[in-house]
Amino acid sequence: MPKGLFVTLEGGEGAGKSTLARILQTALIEHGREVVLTREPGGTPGAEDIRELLVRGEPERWSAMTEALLFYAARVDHVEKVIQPALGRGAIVISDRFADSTMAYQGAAGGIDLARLKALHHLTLDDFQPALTLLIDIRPETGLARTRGRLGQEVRFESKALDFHQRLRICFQKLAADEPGRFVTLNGEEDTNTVATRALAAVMERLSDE
Ligand code: Z5A
Repeated sequence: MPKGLFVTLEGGEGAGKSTLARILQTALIEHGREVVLTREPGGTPGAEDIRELLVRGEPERWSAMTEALLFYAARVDHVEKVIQPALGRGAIVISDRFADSTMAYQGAAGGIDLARLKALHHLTLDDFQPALTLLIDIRPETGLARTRGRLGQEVRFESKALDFHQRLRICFQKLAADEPGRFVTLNGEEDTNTVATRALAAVMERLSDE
């Protein structure tokens, strides 16, 4: 049986995570692997219910700490019920966002000390982390322009000011620099095919390391 691999996609709004996740899923299934495509917040019925609380409503509806606790409540359910069982049966799990998003959104951009968020992660999930994190780095102006005009109610984070999105980008870049063994940074300004080719190469390299 192949070993499971946990891959996460991170980056700001409109970076192209969901697009890339679908392309990777198709390519890896063609390589004969079971692929579980999932997302945060969400991924289980309970975590999807928590998502509704998080992504709708006024931008200042929750404090950053309340958000962090809600994201972790959803994450623990997701890890226990979907991610760990899939890894246990040898699947590749691709999650559209995971814990690095909490570090960036509630930490650097929301003002919570990263050490407190790391303590929350340790308390709830021990040291469980992805084997590979693909960071799609993009200027906030480019990402927000891609999502502008999108219909729907999940606009709570997108409505935050541009400097919030700039702080996010800097935090993601710093997280990647701090853990070069886990992160691979992709240039999200490149066309979809180029981003996908580079991402697939990174996943295949990680699989061949096993
Ligand atoms: N959040 C948080 O605060 N803390 C946490 O711990 C977690 C999350 C886990 C919901 O996430 C919100 O929760 C999120 C952060 C917060 N903030 N917001 N909003 P989400 O993942 O559901 O929302 P999102 O990041 O905004 O997703 P998104 O806007 O859909 O972005 P995306 O998935 O990265 O992009 P996409 O849908 O693949 O692409 C957007 C458009 O660009 C689409 O028309 C594509 O066809 C196009 N696209 C994609 N790639 C390209 C390239 N390479 N070139 C040109 N055009 C492209």
